[in-house]
Amino acid sequence: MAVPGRVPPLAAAADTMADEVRRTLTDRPPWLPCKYFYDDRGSALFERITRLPEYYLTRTEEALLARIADDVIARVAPAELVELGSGAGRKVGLLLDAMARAGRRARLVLFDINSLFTDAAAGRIAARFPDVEIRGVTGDFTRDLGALGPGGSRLALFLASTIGNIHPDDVPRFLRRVASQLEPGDGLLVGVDLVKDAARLEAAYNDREGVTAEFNRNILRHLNDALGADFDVAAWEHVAFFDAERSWIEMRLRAGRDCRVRIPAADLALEFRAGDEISTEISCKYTRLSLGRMLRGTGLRLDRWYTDPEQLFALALLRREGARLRLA
Ligand code: AVJ
Repeated sequence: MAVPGRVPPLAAAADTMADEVRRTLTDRPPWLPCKYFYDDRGSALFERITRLPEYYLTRTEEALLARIADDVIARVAPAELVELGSGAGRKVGLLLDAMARAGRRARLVLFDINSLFTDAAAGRIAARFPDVEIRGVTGDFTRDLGALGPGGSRLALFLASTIGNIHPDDVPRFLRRVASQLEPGDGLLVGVDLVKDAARLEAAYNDREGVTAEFNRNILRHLNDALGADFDVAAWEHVAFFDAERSWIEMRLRAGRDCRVRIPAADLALEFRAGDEISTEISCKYTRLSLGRMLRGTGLRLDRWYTDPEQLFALALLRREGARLRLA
């Protein structure tokens, strides 16, 4: 079963966007890797999503992080913060503040798919924290983690429920790869959206203003711009629903009428019938128990589980175990 969010096999490291899109759109059912939401327009739309009244995730995580930052820094005592999928880089500032309060010098690595994000965030952070040594790495964190290089005393950050966009079957392997970039005792702070009432979850992905719908459709615009595709973007309807059995929100685009699409750069000509769907994202919702199950065999253990009073969102502090790790 092919769904978005799968970690590409290691051999796919050299895949281009055109290769990937050819593979996923000819899969049955067709899908697109959700990282392709984040061209410049999509990144700006995502920023708007984070401020929507229905999208509780960002503000809940930020408030929680502000509350626990000192505790996390005291436990891990890091010299380097590595933010995977750094986005706008707002939250890492809360941890840099905590490091400053603890009198710790900090290095910072920002790792994101869009260099616009890492550059803008690096600029903002440099202005606020002139003593922090900042490095930006552009890449796909499901396969380019090796670009991080050697570390030591690291606290990696994988916030915003981005882990939810990875297929659960692939999460342990992903975590093992992150663990391989950590030394025993190093930390990985993971932002986890929690299982809750379906109506609340679905509202967060079907906002009244329609920003999420625009964000979803923008993936087709990105294909038009980057690969010369000719999707009639307005013909595709936004669909988002909670699949309780799989415990994930799935987003799809549904063709409002029959359409033919050509994607010259991917050497593709596709036909969709009205009602056909392209799956664009899964966003998995966890519990403490279901996240704990993902840790088996990864070399990571759960050190602390922090949540907000309403139990909407959790920050899981994982620690690299002491024993040396063998990678498959
Ligand atoms: C923050 C990237 C994990 O899955 O909730 C927001 C992306 N998709 N609205 C999420 C997203 C639809 C988001 N991530």
